[in-house]
Amino acid sequence: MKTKTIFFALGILALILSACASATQPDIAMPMNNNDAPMMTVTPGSMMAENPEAAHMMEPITAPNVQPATESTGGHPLEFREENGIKIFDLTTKAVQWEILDGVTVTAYTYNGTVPGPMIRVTEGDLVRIIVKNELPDPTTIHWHGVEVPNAMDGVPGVTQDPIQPGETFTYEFTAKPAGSFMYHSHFEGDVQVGAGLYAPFIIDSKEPEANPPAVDKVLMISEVRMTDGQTYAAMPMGGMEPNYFTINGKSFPATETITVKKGDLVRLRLMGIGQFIHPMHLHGMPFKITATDGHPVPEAAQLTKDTISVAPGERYNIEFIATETGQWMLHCHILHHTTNDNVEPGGLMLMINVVE
Ligand SMILES: [Cu+2]
Repeated sequence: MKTKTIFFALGILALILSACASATQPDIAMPMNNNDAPMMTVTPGSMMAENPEAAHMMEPITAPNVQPATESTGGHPLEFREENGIKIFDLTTKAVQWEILDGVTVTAYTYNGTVPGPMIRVTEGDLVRIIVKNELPDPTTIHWHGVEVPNAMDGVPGVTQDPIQPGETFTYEFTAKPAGSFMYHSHFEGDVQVGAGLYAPFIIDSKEPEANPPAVDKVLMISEVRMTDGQTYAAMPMGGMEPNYFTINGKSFPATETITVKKGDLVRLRLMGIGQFIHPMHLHGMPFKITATDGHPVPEAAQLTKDTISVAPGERYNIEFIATETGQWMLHCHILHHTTNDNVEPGGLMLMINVVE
């Protein structure tokens, strides 16, 4: 009994002493300013153990024997052959080393070795066959985003088809409709594979020639990627996976294309949000009209005149303007962190429109 009482008294004394100490000493556990705050960073891959379901999202993009890309730009029209009135396109999914910027090369999953993949451009009503050979280390499928395909061609793994396994080939076939600006992209682990580069434009021209065709007609696919310690990650809006590079057609400024047009030209830009973030794209100098949304034409009386258009993931906007003013005009995202390369400005989602006499 006596021993217990002594220990109890000593315990009370210790509590009193520690309370006094904390009252008289500065609270060294609290940072004095932001610079002293402990760095809270999340390393990609660190959440894998906590959530095995998320493991595929957090792993770097890798493949055996990844070679440098043989092309330096993507999104160019894909050649096709015709058999019995069917336009036949060949796509191969494969990993390459893709330069997004001088000195910055990512490991990309691609269609035919470029980011974006090659543009499929056909006319409304065309019968189209696309033969896909999967040379990735992972299964894949293709979804024809916005194109009105038969259900069995929709590319949703486990729903409309089995995934195309590594080494396998799958054939998609459908009638191209309606006319408009569309995309094709992976639908297998899309959060990883699309961010890794498996996306491309799919343009369906209308049967009737345009009354007022633009002098310049460009597709601009907007995306993001994360590079950490030489490893590539598919960027996504979650802790540790935010992008630090932002790309237009697979390139970050100043590696983005400069679009040169003549004064008086009608210019059409087909903005496509294929990444996982919203990008309010702002054009300097000249307002534009929104002439199509998600591939569908906007009646002239309903065409908004704007200088900034938010392009959300999956959306497409055709914008058109007459290049009335000469000079170097910038098109850029107005979330200004998105105009940086690994936090250094300028970079990312910027490109120049050079209007000449
Ligand atoms: Cu942005």
